[in-house]
Amino acid sequence: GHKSCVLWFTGLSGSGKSTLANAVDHELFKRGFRSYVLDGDNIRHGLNSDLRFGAQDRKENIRRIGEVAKLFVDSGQIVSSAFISPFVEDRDLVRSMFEKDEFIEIFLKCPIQVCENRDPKGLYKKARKGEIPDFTGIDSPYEIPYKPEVIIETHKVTIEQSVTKIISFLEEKKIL
Ligand code: GGZ
Repeated sequence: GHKSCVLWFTGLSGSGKSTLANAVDHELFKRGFRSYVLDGDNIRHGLNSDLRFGAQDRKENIRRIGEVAKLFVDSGQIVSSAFISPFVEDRDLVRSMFEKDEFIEIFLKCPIQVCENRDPKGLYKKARKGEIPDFTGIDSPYEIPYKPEVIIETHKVTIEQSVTKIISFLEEKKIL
């Protein structure tokens, strides 16, 4: 068996949150653990489709995701959540909903220039032209985590190396 927990990925758009959350999820599945990914595709398009990107809506977005993550943890799963979650206060609110070792904040530390060059959906380009207001890193802040459990510099390591780092952390903490 394993302990249930939340892997809370945070970082800029294009830093690799969904990619890495899904890669970790895949590895956990291969090892026979029960896990699930929460990301924009299944949350922002569904439960939170009434929310946009102003500070209040982002706050509510993260609060609801925290509540959903809690349900998954209660059901015994490892849940990977992949949202920018730009505000320290909102991340700490979610942290406070869990036991000390259940909440693992994973900071995807990647310079905005790199994220902007990747720009897989062309959103930075649009934001620069003023077509997307309140875009994180451009005209909306990203508050860097002060004490994340794990830091991954996604412009310096491969996805495989990142997955290994997270799995090793979980093994060290006796979660797996
Ligand atoms: C930031 C935005 C915005 C604005 C749309 N600012 O790279 P993506 O496309 O796939 O991921 C981003 C996603 C951010 O949603 P989150 O729920 O993760 O944000 S938060 O945690 O702050 O609530 C991006 C897209 O939605 N997107 N408009 N203005 N990202």
